[in-house]
Amino acid sequence: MRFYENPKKVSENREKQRAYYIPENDGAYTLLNGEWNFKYFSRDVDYDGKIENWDKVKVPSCWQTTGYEKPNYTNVAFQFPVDAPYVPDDNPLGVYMREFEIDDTERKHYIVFEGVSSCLELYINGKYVGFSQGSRLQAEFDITKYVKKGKNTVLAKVVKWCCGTYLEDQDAFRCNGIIRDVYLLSRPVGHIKDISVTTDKNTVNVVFEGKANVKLYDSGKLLDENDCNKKCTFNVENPTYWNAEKPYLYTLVFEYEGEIIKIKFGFVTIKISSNKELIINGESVKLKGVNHHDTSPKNGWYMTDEEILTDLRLMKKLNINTIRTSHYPPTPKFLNYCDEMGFYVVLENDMESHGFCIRFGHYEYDALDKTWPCANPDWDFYLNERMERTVNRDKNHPSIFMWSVGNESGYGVNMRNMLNLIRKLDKKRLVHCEDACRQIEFPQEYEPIDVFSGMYLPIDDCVAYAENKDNRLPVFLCEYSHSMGNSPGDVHDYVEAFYAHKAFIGGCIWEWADHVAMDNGVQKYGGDFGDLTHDKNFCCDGMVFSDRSLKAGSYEIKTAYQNIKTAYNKGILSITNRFDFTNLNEYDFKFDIEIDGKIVKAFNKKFDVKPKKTVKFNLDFDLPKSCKLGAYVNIFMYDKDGFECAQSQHKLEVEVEKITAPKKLAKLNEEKLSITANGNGFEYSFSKQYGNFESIKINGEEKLLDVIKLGVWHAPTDNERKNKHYWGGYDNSQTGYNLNKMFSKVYSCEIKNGKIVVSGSLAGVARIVCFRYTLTVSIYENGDINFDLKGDRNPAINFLPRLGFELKLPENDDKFTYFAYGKGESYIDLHHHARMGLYKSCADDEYVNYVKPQEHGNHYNAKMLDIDNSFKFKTDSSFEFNVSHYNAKTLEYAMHTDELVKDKATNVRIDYKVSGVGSGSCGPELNEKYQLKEEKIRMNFWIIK
Ligand code: IPT
Repeated sequence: MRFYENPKKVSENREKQRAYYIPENDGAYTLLNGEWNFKYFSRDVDYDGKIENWDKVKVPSCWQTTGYEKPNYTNVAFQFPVDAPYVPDDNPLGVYMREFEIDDTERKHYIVFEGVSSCLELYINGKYVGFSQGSRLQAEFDITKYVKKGKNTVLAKVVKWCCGTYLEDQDAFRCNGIIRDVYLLSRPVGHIKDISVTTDKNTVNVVFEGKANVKLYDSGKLLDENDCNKKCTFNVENPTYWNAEKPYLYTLVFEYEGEIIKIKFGFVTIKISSNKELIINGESVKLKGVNHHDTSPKNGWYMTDEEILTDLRLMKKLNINTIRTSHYPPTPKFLNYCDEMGFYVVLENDMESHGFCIRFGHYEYDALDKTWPCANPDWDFYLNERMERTVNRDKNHPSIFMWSVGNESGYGVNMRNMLNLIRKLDKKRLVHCEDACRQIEFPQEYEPIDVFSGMYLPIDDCVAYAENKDNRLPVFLCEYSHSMGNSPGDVHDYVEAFYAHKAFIGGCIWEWADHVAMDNGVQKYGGDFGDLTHDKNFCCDGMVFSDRSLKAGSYEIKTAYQNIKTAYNKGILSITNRFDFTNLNEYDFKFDIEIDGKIVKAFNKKFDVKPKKTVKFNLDFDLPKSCKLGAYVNIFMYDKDGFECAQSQHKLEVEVEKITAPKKLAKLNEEKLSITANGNGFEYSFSKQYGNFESIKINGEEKLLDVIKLGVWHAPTDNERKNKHYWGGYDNSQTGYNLNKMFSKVYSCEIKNGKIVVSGSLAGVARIVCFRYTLTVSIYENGDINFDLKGDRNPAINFLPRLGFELKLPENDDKFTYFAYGKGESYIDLHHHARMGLYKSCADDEYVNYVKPQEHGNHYNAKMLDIDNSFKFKTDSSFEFNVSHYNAKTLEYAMHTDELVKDKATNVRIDYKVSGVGSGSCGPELNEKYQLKEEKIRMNFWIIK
């Protein structure tokens, strides 16, 4: 056994974990980030203690982003055989070395590593100091006796794998190296060690190791001062409580022999009420959260302060109030920012051993098997050690309201021991363990947990659990709404369910940002680097793109999470305040009345509305009797900086004028293979062979590059990854409905009562008919065309991706105006971020740069689409449309964006319906109400010349 393969001894000479702080007096802190000497060995055994030609690397960094190793993304699978606690004999090693100065040998000197993957062996001036495991946990070493005045050297040996790697099987690119800050602390002899700050009503309890003068400040104002030995208490009259909306912090300043340590803390109370609500400071709170991984397209696991702040600022803008630090503690600074900016944090231990699930070559959650670390007695010590380090590092953060023992690690007695350990260390915060809820063999209700935690559970199951009076626990979804690619389509429904059910306290979307590895400007993922095992693009599942730019799904989440809920009924608008601690009088409201895309009235208002209360007011506007496209009221909420925090729209009761059909039909000429019609400025030819127009000439100009087709296929979205194999033909000749390999059959095409009537069907190769229809096409004297489609969907197929007409227009006929949900893409289940209105766009602007190309750019609930210099589509009901320079096949088969080749055409889809996007790649199947599932299909629209 190598020394790093022993789960019973995972450190040597490391300091006992204390609360995180950095002394602030001059000279106390020396950051060692920056250029280090570095040497990479593909086998640790090849290092003989001598290195002559050092490379230079920046620390912190990862071997995989500095070119020493190729990026490897794997989700569940370990990178090596499952033979715990052993790791491969050929274990890569990185040796890091640099110099540092010490100018005072009368003091105590420490070196702190905030994160080293997978583990660290430390040498100072050539002498072994100790070692430490735990990639995202802090390792502090007392190096006083190893240093000398003047120049010193630090050398860190970092191996790729150790037994701890079995506990760090998180779903992400696997990275190694010194991944977080490294610094020296110079401290007075006899300095303070651990500090713990808790509050109880008006009292602040301070417990610490050592002696100090302790001052308590409120916004720079000294409240009290004490000379303390090991502990002291302070009283604060009427303290201002901390919450995520108004994060209020007090400061304790500890002074000992010139050393100054500041601890910011907050007053906050957390409990679950008897009706299973989450109560923070006496208010029932809903958790509108997200899972945050440390991921940077540039630096891998290392996130700079600026990158962290970018994430947190953006989360605030997207109305997120909760973060689960999936699946490990972040760098401590992250939590300082959470305290200051206001987030409720679920702080997760660095613990995941998901890979045991697939050790037999299939996925099986047999986590009661003793070989899993969660149940194996050999691992009990190590699991508890990790948990203790986590809680002790972060216990003073007011933002943390719940501890989590880890993720996807099974539930055995070792996990229960971790839960009990948290209970012992922290009596105030809640405790989370999703695995405890997963194992039905355990009476989960009696386990030491505070929430019933699930992943990706359907809304109905959550509601049933929450409403069952026999259940002790509220429901918290530690993961939901898998935001992979074009999605999520279900977040709005989940959030409404949180608000409708007291014991459904919220959840965290999976996940914050796409993980990618950049390769010559192209975003790459699993399988792109000759990986032994990988999970393709399953890491590209962020609610924001890897560069933190936003997609429609980001705005959909922002809207679902917004802090107002509006309604409209007969002239009366109501606005409900969904904040828990904020009056709406801190915001400005603007209202637009928009008729046929024109704003006919706009006004601003302010409201005094307490949390959870509703205000109603009369719109006070004389609506016209009718309009041409639609009348709406738009509502916008702005913060004091003018940033739009919330928006919504309601339809007004104004009748929309119906399209009047021209009086006379055009004369049709029937030939062997076609039916033609000519008139003033138009010449049409309808193919009897294919049952649709093959030529539409307007003023002598051909507007079709191909015959118009009926189709049901689109390039599958990431969230259709399971359905895609059911719908399409991919793997072999015997599975899938082959909807992507479609035949169109025309049984008859004839003229009846001056109209063209087609009877036809669609079917995938080697499969039954999926859609049988009659299409009646009326061509009018002025050139206007009406399409009337009546059809039957074959119920043997669960539902269809879409159904509608596909047109190929000339390449430059790609600019258009539309009246539908815009701007930006919208789907039946992803349109709350968008508003009905009149918009202009073009095919290129409709393109969305998803990491794996896929269906995108749809517009839901369209009433009109007017292509510049071409024709206009209109309807009295609604259709969905899509305009793109890419065809479905190109998008379907391209694995990366650089493989996309534009068509020399503009592809236009006019659809009866497009199924919703959902979040089914990991979540439940698309909700039936968003599926194109109806058996009787009727669609009517016009092409107006
Ligand atoms: C779940 C994991 O907890 C998370 O880390 C991530 O892998 C996510 O799914 C998928 O992107 S595990 C899943 C098998 C439910």
